[in-house]
Amino acid sequence: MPELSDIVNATIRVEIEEFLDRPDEIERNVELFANASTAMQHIAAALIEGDNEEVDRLTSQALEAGVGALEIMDDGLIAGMGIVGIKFREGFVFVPEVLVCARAMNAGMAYIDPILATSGAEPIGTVIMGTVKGDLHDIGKNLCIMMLRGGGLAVVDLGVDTSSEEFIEAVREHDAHVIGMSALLTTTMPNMGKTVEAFKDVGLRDSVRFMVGGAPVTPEFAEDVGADGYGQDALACVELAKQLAAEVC
Ligand code: B12
Repeated sequence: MPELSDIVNATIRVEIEEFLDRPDEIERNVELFANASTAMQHIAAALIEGDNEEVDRLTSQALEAGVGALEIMDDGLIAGMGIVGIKFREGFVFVPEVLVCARAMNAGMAYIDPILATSGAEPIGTVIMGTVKGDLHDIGKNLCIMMLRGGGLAVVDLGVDTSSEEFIEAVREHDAHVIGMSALLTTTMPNMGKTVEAFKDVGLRDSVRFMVGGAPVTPEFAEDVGADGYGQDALACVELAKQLAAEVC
């Protein structure tokens, strides 16, 4: 069982010690960072500190050293953002600080995105992705989009605060059959169901497949709102999109 002292980066050790309280979260993060390389720990620490220039520099350095894009994304960027998320939830940091960290995350993702996108093959389907109406969270959706493109799917990104009408319009315009909806707020999750209903109203429900995700979304909720699948992370999103595309394309 890894221990806090197994984590090389001092900033990460202090962050876990000072800001994490729940035993399950402490255990998960100690294990995650103790198993991550020192370079990945430094990337996560720079992200937590909101230092976008350092994240930029360290990401580029890691890629040059031969570290894989997925490892940097999972063990550096997403791992760092996980700590920021907990600090935000517990009231240690507020919206402006989180935005600074999100900007640092984007500095790293700017390198990862083109690498994951270069599969070169003919797209196996088109996915319409958007964060639902009223919701401005897009970090997770953007990660899914990168992975979908890397997985050989064409993606139309509708951005955030996406209405049912915008989803419908995009499906018609791009002749797409798979829709991915993201929600991070319990107050906006019901808009996933409203979008499914709106597709029924215009007679398009049977020709498309819906996948849903986002931290508060569960498989049970997905079923309740009439979605065709739930994915808990970007990898699951790609598997699901391929499966759903095969059903309808
Ligand atoms: C970053 C962040 C912000 C940023 C967003 C910046 C941006 N450009 O996205 C800012 C500061 C703007 C923000 C604002 C707010 N936020 Co906020 N935010 C977060 C935070 C810290 C991290 C979210 C994140 O990016 N996670 C990292 C990504 C990688 O994970 P993810 O989104 O879950 O995505 C993964 C999976 O879920 C999945 N996935 C995601 N989408 C999809 C879609 C499909 C189809 C599939 C298959 C899979 C999938 O794959 C992704 C990759 O693995 C969370 C805390 C948390 N732990 O989630 C709070 C959190 C979501 N926010 C919260 C709140 C309350 C707010 C505000 C209301 C705060 C306020 N008072 O203003 C506003 C709302 C603004 C709005 N209208 O949307 C709450 C929500 C509580 C609730 N139960 O509803 C949270 C949970 C924090 C908390 N515990 O209090 N936030």
